Amino acid sequence: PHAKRATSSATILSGADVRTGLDSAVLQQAVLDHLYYSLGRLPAVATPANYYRALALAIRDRLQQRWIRTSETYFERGRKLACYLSAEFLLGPHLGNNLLNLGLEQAAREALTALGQDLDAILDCEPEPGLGNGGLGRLAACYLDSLATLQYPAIGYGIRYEFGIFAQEIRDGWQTERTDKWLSGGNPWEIAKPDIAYEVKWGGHTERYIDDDGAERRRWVPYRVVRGIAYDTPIQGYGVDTCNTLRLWSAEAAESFDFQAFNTGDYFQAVDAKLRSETITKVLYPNDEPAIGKRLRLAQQYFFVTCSLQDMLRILDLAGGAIEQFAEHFAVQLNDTHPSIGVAELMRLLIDERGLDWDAAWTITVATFGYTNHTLLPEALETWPLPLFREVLPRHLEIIYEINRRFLDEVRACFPDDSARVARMSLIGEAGEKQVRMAHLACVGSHAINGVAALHSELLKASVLSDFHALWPERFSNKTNGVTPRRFLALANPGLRALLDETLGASWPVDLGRLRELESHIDDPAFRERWRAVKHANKQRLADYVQAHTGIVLDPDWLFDIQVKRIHEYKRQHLNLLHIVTLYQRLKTYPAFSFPPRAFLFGGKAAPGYFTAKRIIKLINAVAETINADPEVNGRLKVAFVPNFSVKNAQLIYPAADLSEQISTAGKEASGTGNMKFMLNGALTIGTLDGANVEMRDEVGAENFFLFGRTADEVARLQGEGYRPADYLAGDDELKAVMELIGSGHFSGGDSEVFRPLVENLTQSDPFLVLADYAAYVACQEGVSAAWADQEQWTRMSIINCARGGKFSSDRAIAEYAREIWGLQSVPIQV
Ligand code: CR1
Repeated sequence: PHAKRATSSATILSGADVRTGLDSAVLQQAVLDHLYYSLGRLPAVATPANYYRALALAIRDRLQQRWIRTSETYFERGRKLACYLSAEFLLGPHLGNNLLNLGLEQAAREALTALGQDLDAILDCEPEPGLGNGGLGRLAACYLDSLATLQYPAIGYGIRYEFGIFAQEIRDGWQTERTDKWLSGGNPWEIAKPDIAYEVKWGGHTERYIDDDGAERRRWVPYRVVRGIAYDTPIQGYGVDTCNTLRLWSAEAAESFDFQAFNTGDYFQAVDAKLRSETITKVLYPNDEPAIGKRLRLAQQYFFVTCSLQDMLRILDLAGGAIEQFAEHFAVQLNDTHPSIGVAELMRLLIDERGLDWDAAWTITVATFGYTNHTLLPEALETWPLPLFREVLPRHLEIIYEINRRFLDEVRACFPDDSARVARMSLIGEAGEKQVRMAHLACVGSHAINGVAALHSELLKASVLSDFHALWPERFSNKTNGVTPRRFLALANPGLRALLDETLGASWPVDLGRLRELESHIDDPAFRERWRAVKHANKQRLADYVQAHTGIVLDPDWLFDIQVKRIHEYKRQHLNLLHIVTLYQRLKTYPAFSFPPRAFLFGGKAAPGYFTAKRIIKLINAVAETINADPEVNGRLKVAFVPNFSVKNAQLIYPAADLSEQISTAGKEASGTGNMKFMLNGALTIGTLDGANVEMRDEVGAENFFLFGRTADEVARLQGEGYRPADYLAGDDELKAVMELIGSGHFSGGDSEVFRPLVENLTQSDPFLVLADYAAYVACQEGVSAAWADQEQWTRMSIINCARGGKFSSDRAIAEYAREIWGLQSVPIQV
């Protein structure tokens, strides 16, 4: 019956364009059209997943004219293009975001209702493109959103991983990993462009030759060649016609190369070579901070970087631009060191393939690149063993040696007789096995170097990159991270969106400073009541999700205390746990002990080979199981681990938080971005003076932030003096009892082995000062409980946290990059 009704209204509207029309009746017709022509389904047999795909295709049609017009305009206008090179883009589902950015949510809802479908159920069918690990990849996705919304000519370049970040399942409390087959149902958003393809050389050797002009040159004779094929995804700006491109490269065997094997009859060897080529883009490496040093990872990095740079050269040629003008046409940002091989690759392309001399090529290269550092953790700084590097990229090693020779001459000229400095700064590390240091290559080859929060940028200059800062102070700046308020506020929190629209008007998503105007309403009890009602509904929505996925029942009247992020020792999920066990122990010892009931939620993935992190997950689940099953405490305490933390469920989690846990060891979290998402959704933060927490606290004021713990300086001093966790244990009976309880097997059915490694880690070395900050943390949490008891005051603080969050829009961050690093002008698009 629905289909009949639809067909008849479609007939009435036969004049409207099924590909571009924006009202609900035409959308409805377009969905039916795609069901029929693109999916080969009649409505009577269509599943929700079919409807998802049909609607996605209908929406992609509506993006198409904006998308093509945007590319065309950039080409005609010939303005500078920002190229964001990133091995990760953690996009999250597209459909809801595209509906939001196009202003089509209402029309889509009506169209689906008329077809007997529920938009929310359809949205839920979209598998998430999880092409990233955590903050770094999500930041890249937020930046694409802001670039399009601010109408900047920009393109994202990355890798089309066939399998994104693994899906996490919890079995018996332990993390298990399942491959993420996000492409198995097809991807309605991407368009393959097999004609945009480049050769990627690999291995082999280099040789000298004499060119036509009699000059001596070098060339690369590869062992293998693969092809990179472009897959384009539209990135629609909010409320504008700009639709930029995310271009992801997929590896294919270069056919001609295996002809030899085919001709000699070795068909299977040829097919095998093809499979090996295509392995390059198979899977995202699931490591967050530590670098991994695997050959395939280097292959991935070089693969997407050379395809992207070759693409820029093609675009330049098409536009008739001179090669000498390359840096006027492209600003290339290196998202961490993952794409930093681009420095050597651009030199190779300019010299070996375009015939420029060294100095001209070097001037262009440095003017082109900017480098963003995302971490101070030493184990995360990428280096490649020299033999591996030479085997894979022999020509690049020659180029890097030459860059290094000239660079170290410059260092010697500035700092005579300082051979220690020369050794420290060299692109080649000589300690132990020789290594190529990618962060050094990125610094030498970029005119701009930045950290991602004020504290982090200062620490960079003072520690890991201090020698580079001494040489080129003018290259350094800070660009504090930001997040997109479209996905993480408007889309994730429809209740709050409605309240903000009503209170502030509709422009706040593109002018986030306007949130400040909320402050004039904090003394209005009716407004506070509505604020609480929104939060309560969000908590109920999350509670439903948690119950469906874990069976754990949460009460939305309780304080929701949430820590979601990658599991890592420096992020200190175990400090959070020690607090929970402390409360548990107090309740067990003094049943009359009273505090406002709290639900503690955790979520996050551990790198599959990071055993300590996996044990922390097990401990969270073990504590949860014990507490949730104990009637003596479960009226005041609940603990839940939300499996498979992803962008999709993050959109349910941030809006439901009362308290955001940002408790890393000071000096270790470069910025954090989850902290900002919580803040914008009205959570209060308990945190250390780390990363962007510092700036968040500056914005909201000390009285609206729960601060605890040692500062970065104090951490460094304590570690320098020789930190002994045993001292803290000896001085604190409650902490001692907590550690003993965990070690005793109380949370593990009597098994005293399973958590022994964690207990020993904390009591013997405690590299992230969990015990040193424990007492301050527990005391600070008591302050949280006291504040929660006054709901009116808590609501005021919640409103202020949202109201002062404007600085943390990715629009602000991108405007800074555009102005201060890229020299980028916005180009309005008219369809
Ligand atoms: C940092 O740990 C930061 C993001 C984005 C992460 C986090 O603090 O917010 O980058 N670093 O800048 C990272 O993933 C590989 O390094």
